Amino acid sequence: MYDRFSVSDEAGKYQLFLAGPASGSLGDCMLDTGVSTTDLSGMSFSTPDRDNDRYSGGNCASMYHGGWWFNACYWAFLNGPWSSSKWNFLEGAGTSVRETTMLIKDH
Ligand SMILES: [Ca+2]
Repeated sequence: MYDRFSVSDEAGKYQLFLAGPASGSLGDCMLDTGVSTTDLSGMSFSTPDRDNDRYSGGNCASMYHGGWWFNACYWAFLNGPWSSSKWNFLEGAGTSVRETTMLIKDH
């Protein structure tokens, strides 16, 4: 869980903003992962036909078959097909994610 979440408008390419600290038992795979190329806050939304990521070798959304706030490319990707979807710390623990839900709580 992140303390703050917002997404900009279309002109801003639906840029994601997250603020922590992250809480919960799954670890932080989006905001402060410890690997700068996988932190997602500040990233614009990419789709297979809109490469807004920071990966110079291609389009992460095209490579992994789903729209997301890719950096170069991700530790968290909750929009992809089974083969691509990921929450890095779960995978590292040998556990796959069958289903995910993103929720916004109004404070
Ligand atoms: Ca790219």
